[in-house]
Amino acid sequence: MTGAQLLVERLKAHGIDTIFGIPGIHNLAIYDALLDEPAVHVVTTRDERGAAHMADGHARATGRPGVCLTVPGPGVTNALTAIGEAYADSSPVLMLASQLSTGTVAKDREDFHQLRDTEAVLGSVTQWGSRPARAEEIGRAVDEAFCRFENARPRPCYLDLPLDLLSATVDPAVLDDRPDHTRCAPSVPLADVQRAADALREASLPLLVIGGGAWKAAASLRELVDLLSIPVVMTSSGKGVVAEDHPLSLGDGWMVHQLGREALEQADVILAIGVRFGPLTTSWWTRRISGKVIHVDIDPTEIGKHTPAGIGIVGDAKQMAEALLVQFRERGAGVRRPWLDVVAVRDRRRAAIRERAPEAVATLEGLRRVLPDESLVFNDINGIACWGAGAFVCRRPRTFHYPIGFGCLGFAFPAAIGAKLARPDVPVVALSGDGGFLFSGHELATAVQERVPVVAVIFNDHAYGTIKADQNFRYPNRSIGSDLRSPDFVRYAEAFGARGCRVDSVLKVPDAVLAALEHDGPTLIEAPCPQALPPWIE
Ligand SMILES: Cc1ncc(C[n+]2csc(CCOP(=O)(O)OP(=O)(O)O)c2C)c(N)n1
Ligand SMILES: [Mg+2]
Repeated sequence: MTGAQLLVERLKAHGIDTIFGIPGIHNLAIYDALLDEPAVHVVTTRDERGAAHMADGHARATGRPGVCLTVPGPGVTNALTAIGEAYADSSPVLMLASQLSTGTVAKDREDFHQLRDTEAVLGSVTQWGSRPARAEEIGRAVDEAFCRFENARPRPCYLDLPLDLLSATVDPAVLDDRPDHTRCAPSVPLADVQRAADALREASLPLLVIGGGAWKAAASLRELVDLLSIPVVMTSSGKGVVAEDHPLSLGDGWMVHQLGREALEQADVILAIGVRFGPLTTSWWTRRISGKVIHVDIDPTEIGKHTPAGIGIVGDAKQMAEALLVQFRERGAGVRRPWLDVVAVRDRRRAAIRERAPEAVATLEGLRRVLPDESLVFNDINGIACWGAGAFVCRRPRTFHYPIGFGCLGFAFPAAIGAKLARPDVPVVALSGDGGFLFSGHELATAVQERVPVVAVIFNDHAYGTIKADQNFRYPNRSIGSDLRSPDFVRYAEAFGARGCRVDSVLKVPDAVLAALEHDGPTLIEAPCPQALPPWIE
């Protein structure tokens, strides 16, 4: 077999059924191997950034790693932005970057597609990567990446695969060479669990803060919330780990206008699981957190990074939540009635958002009414999505995605395509502005080619509106660079062979989405929208 066939075999062994990418002379051996592999669906995108966002969306929808495939040089740099988003949001994407042949890659001779230092370029947006020196090593390199996805913070990995190794012959016996890669995540020491449980028992004003790293622990955390009667606030990525309309849920506490921060400042003991205390959760680190923080994270570098941890525990969120449950079931919870009128805080918060951005709240509330709980919503950065997020009540983890870490425009639509390919059984909707959509709108071609019934909503204010509003706020009457002359989006969609429609008010978006869910291909819905000050300005 060839190195490329070994690669495909190993990916398949790890459960990979879809690869997003673009062919070129350096990776044709991989495409050829994929031709003989009906179990792996090959999706050809319109640029490598789209491929990487789709792999990210696929990963978010399944909880398993997504894979993208590029040529060296421009393929790698095109994908970089999307890999950067996956890195910032801890989404497991495996990037297969093909490479010049082993003999030439080290020679800086400006060869075709040569990127001077692929390792350095990809190193800034991945947790790990490898360039195998022999074709036989390809299988082990794949195993190593999957081991890291499983046992470490699930950030992207890359394999830089030289052209000659992909077509080199390897002995099929290497397929049996499956070293024990079942290294485990560091297990949580019992003494730490007991210390955390004691601190929670002694707390008068305990608070649970849940981040994106805790989604696999959802079942145990829900039980813990009920057992301890502990109020819970979630970050944007943790949204829905506990149902946001649970009587103890303060909802997602991100962005300055959201009142969850009061709880963060008042609590005397904070159990933070899979949270990085990032800028949106902490209003750019201005919250005065004085309670004792029990910080649990798989990534040791996160503990105490921004907020000093009274008790720092490196470990898996699910394991920790289960271990805490054992403690409280055995020795009693000790924590009594909730100290906070959670529902009143939640209502005040909703009223505050509604006052600032009534259309955004009405739109997202309407979408929640028409979309079943298991639907997947992918957001770009835009006024309606930023403001409306707090009004979209999630009852399941990982159903509302936002490019929270890197903040890149152009994420929502391709990520939604990748997600819908993974989950044809659930509605998948992308919410973009007129500016952000065109960063990757050409992937409509991919959606049409693959017949993906994804719904793209475009909120059109003919501007990079949130930035324009920010600009007007900081530099009154000195607007520059933020107005847009948008295309006719309906005709744009139709030019790709997709269905396009326009509604005359954002309030009609939910009904238009509901109708689009019946369509068997992609639908683009354009809606006019007002400009509002972005939520990062109080
Ligand atoms: C790749 C990238 N470039 C620039 C920005 C800065 N930025 C943030 S929001 C925004 C405006 C987005 O405009 P649009 O998608 O139309 O949404 P609107 O704000 O108008 O609702 C811009 C330019 C960004 N987040 N990402
Ligand atoms: Mg706009």
